[in-house]
Amino acid sequence: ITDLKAAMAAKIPKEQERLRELRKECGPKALGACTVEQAIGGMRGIPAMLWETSLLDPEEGIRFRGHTIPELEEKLPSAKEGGEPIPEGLLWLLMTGEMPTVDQAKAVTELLRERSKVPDYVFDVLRNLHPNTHPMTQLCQAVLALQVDSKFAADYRAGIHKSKYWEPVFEDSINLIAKLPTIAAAIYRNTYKGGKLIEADPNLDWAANLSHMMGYDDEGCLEMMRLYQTIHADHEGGNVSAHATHLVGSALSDPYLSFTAGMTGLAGPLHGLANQEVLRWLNEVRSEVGDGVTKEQMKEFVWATLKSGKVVPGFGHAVLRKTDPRYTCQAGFAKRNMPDYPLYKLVALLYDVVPDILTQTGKVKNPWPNVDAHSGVLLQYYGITEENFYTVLFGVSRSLGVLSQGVWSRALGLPIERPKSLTMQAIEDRVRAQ
Ligand code: NMX
Ligand code: MLT
Repeated sequence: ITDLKAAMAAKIPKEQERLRELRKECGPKALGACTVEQAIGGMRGIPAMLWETSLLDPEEGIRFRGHTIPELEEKLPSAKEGGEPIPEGLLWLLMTGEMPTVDQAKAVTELLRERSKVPDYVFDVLRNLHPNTHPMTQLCQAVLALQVDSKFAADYRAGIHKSKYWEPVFEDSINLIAKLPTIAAAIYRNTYKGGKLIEADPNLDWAANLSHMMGYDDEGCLEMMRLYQTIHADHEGGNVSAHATHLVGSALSDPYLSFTAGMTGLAGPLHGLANQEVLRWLNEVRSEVGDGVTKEQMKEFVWATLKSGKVVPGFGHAVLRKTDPRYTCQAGFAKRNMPDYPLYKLVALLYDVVPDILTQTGKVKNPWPNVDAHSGVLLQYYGITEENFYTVLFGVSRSLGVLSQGVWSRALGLPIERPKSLTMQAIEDRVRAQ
């Protein structure tokens, strides 16, 4: 079977039954308690959400449907013999829970190609924005412009039965994923290349076409984009972009609306915008110190950043307690493809310097680098130098995870999300009464 929707339809009844059993048998059992510190401290560590597509371990990092990043690199189909995985294979895996065959991944490439045409009114919206509009804001506006075509919104208005919700959500999700490379490339070309757009190449896969439409056809860049789009796809459910997509989707807002919510969160500097911030910060180091930065100069720069009340971008994590395997994977790509690139060496120098300093502050729970510390280096190497655009590339990839989970959330009939909040007074009263 190579039809993704049919593969989902075959899986869904079994998983619905599994969830019914889980609720019946284990509904009253506790998964963990919530302390006052957690309620105030960003709900860190409270196991209070169902998310099927991936799971994060603080030490080991992310697993997509049970598979680590090195396993994905080995097992997912690639465009070139022995090359980087293609994200279409990952989409099959995230949606169905099964590692795809080459034919299944190819069928997803075809499905996305068929639906990739972006309507003119989306380009009109992009062209009419203020020229200084940040690329992430442009992405949100373009996705919202597409919302007029939401099948879920139309079917809901027409009175669709709730057992069928997942089907139009699936259609919207595939339609949106299919169009995101063209939208992202248009944002890039409008913002940095005078608005001259490049047509998709029908012989290229989804991620390679993104690179091509941006204007980068180097074989190495196509492979980098395939890997980049694969590894940024999902990071369990509690991160800001996934959680925001999930929350808004739980009100039965359609995939265009809920994905936009996720993207407005990804646009924050503590989340996805950190990849832009890393590059800015590295450029500051280079303009102050020059290219041959020594370890001592780097240490001084890190301390100066901390003393001025800023974070060191690309380091730390709310859940991870070791180096992010997505960082390691990108470092491996850099080592294989650009071993002598000065910026790669600079990032490697940061790895030697920053963790020790962050540890010395005594408060940073994870001093190790995250995914955003390395991605900019790969992009810069292939000539994609406009760092304000980087988070858009992260966002295109993130669609694969959050929209796959969105389909499952509707298939499993998950309810509207509505945790309890408390005032300081209410917390004081409850705790003092204990
Ligand atoms: N530089 C300076 N201070 C930091 C850093 C850092 N990289 N990481 C954490 N801290 C501080 C943090 O601001 C907090 O300080 P205070 O008590 O004064 O408010 C303290 O250390 C404890 O924070 P943690 O519990 O270690 O981290 P938390 O879970 O609150 O935040 C991040 C996680 C990722 C927001 C934080 O590590 C950070 O700001 N990192 C830099 C930005 C970044 O790289 N974000 C990208 C994350 C990955 N992504 O793509 O989303
Ligand atoms: C992510 O990929 O979403 C980030 O690493 C942030 C997170 O997991 O909290």
